[in-house]
Formats: sequence, C-alpha cells, structure tokens
Amino acid sequence: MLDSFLRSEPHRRYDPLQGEWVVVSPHRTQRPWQGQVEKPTPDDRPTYDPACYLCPGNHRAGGARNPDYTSTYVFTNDFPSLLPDVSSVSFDEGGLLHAQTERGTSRVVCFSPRHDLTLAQMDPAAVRAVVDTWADQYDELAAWPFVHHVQIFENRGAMMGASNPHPHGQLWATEHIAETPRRELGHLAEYRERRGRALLSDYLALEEKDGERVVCANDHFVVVVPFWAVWPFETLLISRAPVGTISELDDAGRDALADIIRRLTIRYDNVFSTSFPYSMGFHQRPPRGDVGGAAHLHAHYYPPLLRSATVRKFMVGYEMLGEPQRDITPEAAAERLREVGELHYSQRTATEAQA
Ligand code: H2U
Ligand code: ZN
Repeated sequence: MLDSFLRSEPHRRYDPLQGEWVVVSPHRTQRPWQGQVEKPTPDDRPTYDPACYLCPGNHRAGGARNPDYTSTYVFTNDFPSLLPDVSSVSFDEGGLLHAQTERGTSRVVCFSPRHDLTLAQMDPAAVRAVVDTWADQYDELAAWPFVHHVQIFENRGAMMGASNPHPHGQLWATEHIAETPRRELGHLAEYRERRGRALLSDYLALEEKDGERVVCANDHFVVVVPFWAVWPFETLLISRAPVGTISELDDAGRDALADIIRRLTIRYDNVFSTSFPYSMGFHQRPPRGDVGGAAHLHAHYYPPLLRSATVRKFMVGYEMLGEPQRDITPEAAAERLREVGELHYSQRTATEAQA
C-alpha cells in the first residue's frame, strides 16, 4: 500500500531509468486555468484525402509518388534529419566547443492506407502488420555497419507536432546511441551488475503485486503509469520477458504487442472522448555496443493533455530550470485509465445511438 504522504503531500519521486527526480503536487489540478486552450484533432476525416502526402497514390513534397499500398508503407523521409553519407569528423576545443558528425537516416512509416484511422481504430491484424514492419525495419537498419541506435517513434496529434493526421510514425537510425536510451541502458546495466537481476522485471513484479498503477496487461506485456511519471497520463509498456527487441518476439508475442497497443490507445482516446495526442517510442537493445545484456524491450507514451481535451501540460518554468513537476498523482491517472474501458468512444456513441 502507498504511504499516505504520496497521496496528499508535495513530494519527489525517483526515476530509476533516467536517474532523475520529479516533483509531485497532488490536488493542484483545482487551480483555475485562463491560459492557452488547444484545438483537438477533428474526428471526421475522410478515408482518403487527395491533399494528403501519405495517402496511397498521392504525390509527396519531394516529387515522389506513393504506391497504391494496402497495408503499411515505409519510405525515406524526403526531408531527412540525418544522412548516411557524411564524413566522420570531430571538433574539440578544450571540451567546451565540442562537436562530431552524426551519420544516419530517417524514414516515415505509414501505418495504414486509411487516412481516417488511428492505431486505436485499426483492427488487430492491421496493428500486427505495423508491429512486423517495425521489427523488419529495426533488423534492416541494425545491419548497417555504422548504426548504433534505431529509434522507432510516433508523434500523434498536432499538439505533439505531427504534421499530418494520417496514421504514421518515424524511424531514425543513428551512428551514436541517443542520450535518453544511453542513460537508461547505463542504469539498467548498473542495476543488473549490482543486484544480478533485471530492473524492469523487478519493477514489474512490484507493480503487479500492488496493481494500483497497472492500466492493462496481457500474457506478454503490462502497461503501467510509472511511479515516476512526469506527463499527466504517461505510461510505460513493458515486455514481461526481458527480450531486447521487437524482432525477437515470436508470433504470439507480436500479436500481444499489437493487442496491448490497441487497448492502450483506445483507453487514451476514451479519457476525453477525443483523439488523444502523444509522443511514443520504443527502447530496444542497441544493434552493437555491449550493455551487459541489460536491455529490456519497452515503450514510453508521453501524452500532454492534463484535464480536458483542450488543456495541456506545459514543460516550462520550474520544469526547465529546476526539475519536472506533475499535479495529478500517477495512481489517480492509472485509475482514470482503468475506468474508461476498452470500447472506443466512437463505437460507444454508435452503440448507444442504436439502443
Ligand atoms: P511527423 O508528422 O511526425 O512530423 O512525420 C512526418 C514526416 O514526413 C516529417 O518528418 C516527412 C516530414 O519530413 N515528409 C516527407 O518525407 N515527405 C512529404 O512529402 C511531406 C512530409
Ligand atoms: Zn492520408
């Protein structure tokens, strides 16, 4: 059971993955809001949009034309943040002016030919196809000799910077392990060395014993609002088995990943009966570089909405200058995510209208 100060008094919680603290201020959501309000993504999109650069058959900005794809479709970003053919150079003046070249590539993954859907509304087989695409892409990019990190992520909703509502995500492969996974891998390896066990497996065991922060689960995956969550409805999707990558999952594991992604995103949409914006991404074992076998497949979901479809959490002021802070407790957020159920709100309205 949770100590009572964790429910009612300002306190700090420790994130063992990042080695950082977050300030929790329960009850602060009561404060009035006269600041910015957001515009939710409209729900009534057409199945095909002739102006969308991701829809099948359409022209993209770079002049390329998308094929008439029927499942997922991957292409190299026409405006890639990283390039594979840069020279290998570094620059260092007293450790103060320090730079190095970064080779890599970035790709766009269309999840579905349907412009109007999201992962929450796609059927299980279609989400499974996305899982398989992620696995194949990881393997393909990991085989590039210079690649040390493959970041799979999705920005969903204009609020999180998605440039287009067509269901899609991105993949970046880089020469160096990016900072956030690098810190995480360091903490996972340190824990394993010190205790001889897997950090996320130990953490899962604690969460399942208590259940207070568990949102949903299946035989292969568990979703929790982590004890140290920063974003209001942040979740951590953890593989029960300490596998390193999506591509290591067998058939049942991949089906289970698709299942849990659908169920979690449906719950998200149900919180405010709106397409719930978020940034999400997987952390996997890096293709090369020894991390002592400590990598453990998981995904982070960072949604910005706080208390309605239009009021978001800002990471400003104290968050920028001090450390992150949250208002609702992770336990309250988990309870809300459990309450909202797994029938998508758009179906619910249809079912209720029929009744
Ligand atoms: P985001 O919505 O997460 O920004 O991803 C969409 C990506 O699609 C974005 O990185 C790329 C943008 O560079 N893009 C193309 O590659 N071709 C286009 O015709 C438009 C957008
Ligand atoms: Zn489209």
